[in-house]
Amino acid sequence: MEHVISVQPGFGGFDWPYEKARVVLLGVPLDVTSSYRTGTKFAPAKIREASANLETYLMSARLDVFERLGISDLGDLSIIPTDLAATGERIRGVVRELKKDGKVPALLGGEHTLTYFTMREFEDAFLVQLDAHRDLRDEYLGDKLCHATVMRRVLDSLPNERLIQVGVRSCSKEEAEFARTTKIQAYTTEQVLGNPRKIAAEIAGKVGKKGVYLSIDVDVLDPAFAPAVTTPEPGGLMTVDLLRLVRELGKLNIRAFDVVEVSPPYDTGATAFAAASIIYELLASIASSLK
Ligand SMILES: [Mn+2]
Repeated sequence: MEHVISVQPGFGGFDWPYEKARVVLLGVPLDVTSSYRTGTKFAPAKIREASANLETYLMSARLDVFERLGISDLGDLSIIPTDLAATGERIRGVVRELKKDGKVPALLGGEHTLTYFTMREFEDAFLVQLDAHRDLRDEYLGDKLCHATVMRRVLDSLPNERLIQVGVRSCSKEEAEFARTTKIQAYTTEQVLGNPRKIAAEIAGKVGKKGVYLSIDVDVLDPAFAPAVTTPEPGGLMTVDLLRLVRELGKLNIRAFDVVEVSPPYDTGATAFAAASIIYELLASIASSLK
């Protein structure tokens, strides 16, 4: 695959051959627009490292993900730090190829901006965004496309009713007004707490058969559980809530997913392990939904 550098060992350390894989992981060490902490470029490696130290058998699903699901890790996309548009073309190019081959692309970010590029290939699907922030600014610090505006840019071409924000608890006045006037569907952190099953069932009702692009900004978790994110936001979900939510959402037709915004230089390891664990839970749920 063009512009991809292979990484050994890959996620979980049990690489399936590409041809037999259903889910294909790609590291996207994009780290160019952060307004506060940087360091997301180190996340794919740290999430892989954590993945090698977690069980691949999931008690919740009663299966070993690598036995039930073909999973292949392509490695990391080579980023051009000074050229976001060209990097975006590379991201989109690989994702397009994976889609053409019938794979479920799984992106290890990197900053949230990458979702803009991958989502362009899934505009017939629903975008379910798990995030503390709404990322709906039209511009941030003079930038039209960055981690704080990414969902607004996605909505330049995705119909508003196809974005569902989950776990949100922070936005600017401008974003709140935009969300209200355009009727963006959202569940706040407080709505999700203690109710992940109910929320997931409601989302399933909205999504129907269209399928889901699931974007997981790890800052949806409380900073107590995931301190090493680029923009920590207090008052978030517990890991156990997020795992339950992801387990339910994995039953929908997941067409692609990403896990973004982890910044390892600020980590004790907890955040990378939380991210790897969320990915395992999602893979297990996808595996058990397969016929
Ligand atoms: Mn975000």
